[in-house]
Amino acid sequence: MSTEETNVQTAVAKLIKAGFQISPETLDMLQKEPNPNQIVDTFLSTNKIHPLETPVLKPTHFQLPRIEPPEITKEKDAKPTKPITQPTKKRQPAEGIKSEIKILKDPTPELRGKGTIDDFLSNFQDRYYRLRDILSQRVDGKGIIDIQDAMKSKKNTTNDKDRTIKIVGQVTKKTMTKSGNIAIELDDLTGRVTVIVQNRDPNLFSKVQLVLLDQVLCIEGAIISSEMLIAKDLFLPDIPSNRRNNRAKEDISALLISDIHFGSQHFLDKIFQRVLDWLQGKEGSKEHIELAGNVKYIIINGDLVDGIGIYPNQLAEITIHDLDSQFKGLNRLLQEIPNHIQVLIAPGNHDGVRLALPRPAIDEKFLSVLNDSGTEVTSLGCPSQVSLHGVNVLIYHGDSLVDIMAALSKPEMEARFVAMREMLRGRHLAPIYGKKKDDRIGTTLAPEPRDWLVIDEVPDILHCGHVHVTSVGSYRKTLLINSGTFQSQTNYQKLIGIEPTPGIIPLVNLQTLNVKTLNFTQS
Ligand code: D5M
Ligand code: FE
Ligand code: ZN
Repeated sequence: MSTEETNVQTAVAKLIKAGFQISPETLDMLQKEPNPNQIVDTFLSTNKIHPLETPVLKPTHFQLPRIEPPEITKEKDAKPTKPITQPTKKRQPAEGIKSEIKILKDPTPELRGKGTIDDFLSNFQDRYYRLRDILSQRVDGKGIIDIQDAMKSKKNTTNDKDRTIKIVGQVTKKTMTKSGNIAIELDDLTGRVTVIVQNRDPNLFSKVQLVLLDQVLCIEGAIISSEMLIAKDLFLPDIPSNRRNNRAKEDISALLISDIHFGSQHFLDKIFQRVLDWLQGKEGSKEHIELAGNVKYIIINGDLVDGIGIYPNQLAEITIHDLDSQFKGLNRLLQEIPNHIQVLIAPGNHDGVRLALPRPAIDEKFLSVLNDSGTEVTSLGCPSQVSLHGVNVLIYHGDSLVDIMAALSKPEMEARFVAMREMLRGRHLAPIYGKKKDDRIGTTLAPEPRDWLVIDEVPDILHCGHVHVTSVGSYRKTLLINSGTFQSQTNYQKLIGIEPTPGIIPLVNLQTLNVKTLNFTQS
């Protein structure tokens, strides 16, 4: 065996030990490289990807340390002969491509704002029936009946097969029984039933552990009393496993960002400026500048500004004290985005629109400075769904990630991925209802007659922000991307133990759906 082969083997062994798998192209790449061990060591020491989020490593994952972060050239130390600085006027490939944005879903025009008892009821019914429809379309979703009918018709039967029924309900309670089983209470408007999931069935037991409060799911079970079932199977609406994702015909890409928090003293202006300079083709390595040339869209997914009075003692940490000036300041920065790039904006919990989900779009008046500069801005509500050159993108700030992660009791890195995956499996962006009294955690949901958080159409990309940590993963061909932040740790985040990863920004090629995470943190 040659030394090169042994080198490659050691390098591959290190990756496998760290929990990764590698694609054939990666193996090929490592075989061609003179020093595969060094590449792997650099990857492992700088890597922010968790094996569960991206188990199979592609060659692009290893380019991370090689792609030079766009260098900042400060006026005083700029070298006139610097070869990597390119003239700004060069025509970018994305300039020649016409934008193709279709808005598939935006709650803005339909939000009513005030919640009556009837609205609560219709919101629940809407969530329930739309998810039940999706469940009924599954091969294993045939024969679903209402809880009331199920319990009435079968309770006197003795034959186990005859006692078996299939129901769909919303989880109103989940508790551990004395014998270590899990009991869930299901409600479907016609009735209520307690379902026991026994721990002696490990497969089913692991499924029930992921079940979230207020989620709508299907249970197949045997009736053992007038209000109790023993579960035989449990499933969520989920997304199809054999789906083909949509791709753009053109070689263009979308830069996903969020959580800029302009106006906060922790907003990292230098890092944000590097992104703007890179987009203008002013700064960066040759390879990096080529990537910028293909950017056709920027999605800004909430928390554009820091807002006012959002978290405890925020006033001590903001540099701009009114919302209007915060937006004006941010607009002035965003004006530097080249005009051929289309900007899509959706609100977060800091942007001066209502806190409860769904949220209407940020008022045009706050974006007028940007609009006037010739940049085309599409201001959308939260959540919204768009098609960019046929690629279906679900844009959601991600408020509920915090409560889903807390409910999952998994290590943080894993929980971040699992929380986004469970949104898709449950076909709902914020399953857990309302902020409980005195509870720090909880997503406020407005009782709109329609439940806008249901995921009707399966996206090719689920884009979230809010947690301030960049992550890239996928589930059944849908990319799960969290676009991180441009804000360093606030005192409040320090208190609750949040370690942000500012300046690590995902760029999605819409033709291949490959994602590169660009590191703008170093100059
Ligand atoms: O959220 C910034 C970070 O703080 C993000 O990781 C979520 C977390 N966060 C925000 N609000 C809460 C509450 N109420 N409990 C726990 N964690 C929270 P941002 O929206 O930028 O303030
Ligand atoms: Fe934020
Ligand atoms: Zn947020």
